[in-house]
Amino acid sequence: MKKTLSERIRALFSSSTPSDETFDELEDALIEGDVGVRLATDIVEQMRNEKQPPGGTREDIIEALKKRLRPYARQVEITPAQAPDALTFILVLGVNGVGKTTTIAKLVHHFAESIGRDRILLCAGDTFRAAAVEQLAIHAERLGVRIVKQERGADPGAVIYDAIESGKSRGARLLVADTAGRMHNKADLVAELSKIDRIVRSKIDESVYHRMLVVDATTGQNGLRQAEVFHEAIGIDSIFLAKCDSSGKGGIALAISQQLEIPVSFIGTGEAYDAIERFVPETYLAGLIG
Ligand SMILES: Nc1nc2c(ncn2[C@@H]2O[C@H](COP(=O)(O)OP(=O)(O)OP(=O)(O)O)[C@@H](O)[C@H]2O)c(=O)[nH]1
Ligand SMILES: [Mg+2]
Repeated sequence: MKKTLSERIRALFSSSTPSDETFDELEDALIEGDVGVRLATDIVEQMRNEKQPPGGTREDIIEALKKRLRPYARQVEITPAQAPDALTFILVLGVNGVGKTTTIAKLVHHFAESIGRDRILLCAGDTFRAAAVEQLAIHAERLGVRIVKQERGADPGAVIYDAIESGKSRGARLLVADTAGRMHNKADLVAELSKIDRIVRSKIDESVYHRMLVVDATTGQNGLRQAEVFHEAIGIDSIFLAKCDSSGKGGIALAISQQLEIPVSFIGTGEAYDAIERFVPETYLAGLIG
């Protein structure tokens, strides 16, 4: 099996004094770990140029590296608004198969205890893919939460509009909406998302409106490109980094943060409903770097 980034770094700095080559290899390892070429080059350059080379023990070097990466491990906490009459809206976005629908179920599980299942509402905004509505409806039933849905092929903006109306009239505190993951045509995506965004903004205050992009931690630099497209189309408030259990990767969150300044809210660590954790920068860096 391929070595993880942290294994590679540990192996690299096992000898006493790191050479120029060691730093070249560190740069390669970081790039292959998806932290992005620019960030990898900058960080390694800084470490190379330090007057006092980090020297010392391997742990010192690893700590120095983590310290330099820390500003890019941006975090944001997303919670339903405290005001009992405020409806918090999470729009879940992302390309095909990244884990959007599963993520929605996990978010429900995560917030159910603090705000109550009866105050959570789902919206089947993916009206495009066959069986997408049913898939979300099954989660809603299992989790014991209400869902607003229409037929496949319905206008997603209309379903979302209905869901917001329904949530407000029934006193829901959290509305989470699924969306279709197609991205084959950027102009279409921008048009569709802009329309949804206009509808949401007309009904939901910006302070309780979260556009959450699900990124598969194992997809490499593709994740950065996805973030760029969605950020340009609708403006992304946070990343849900899914499939963090699947490999030693996940460095893509640093690349997205460095390029687009988007923070991470949660990570997904498996397929089960409880496989969700708040993003903790120190824990994340420890997992990535060692
Ligand atoms: N190991 C692992 N698998 C995950 C995680 N999140 C989602 N999955 C799996 O990824 C696959 C796709 O998940 P979905 O939730 O259907 O993804 P989606 O983005 O809604 O897909 P589309 O609706 O087809 O665009 C499923 O097999 C999920 O069980 C995770 O954190 N870890
Ligand atoms: Mg889906």
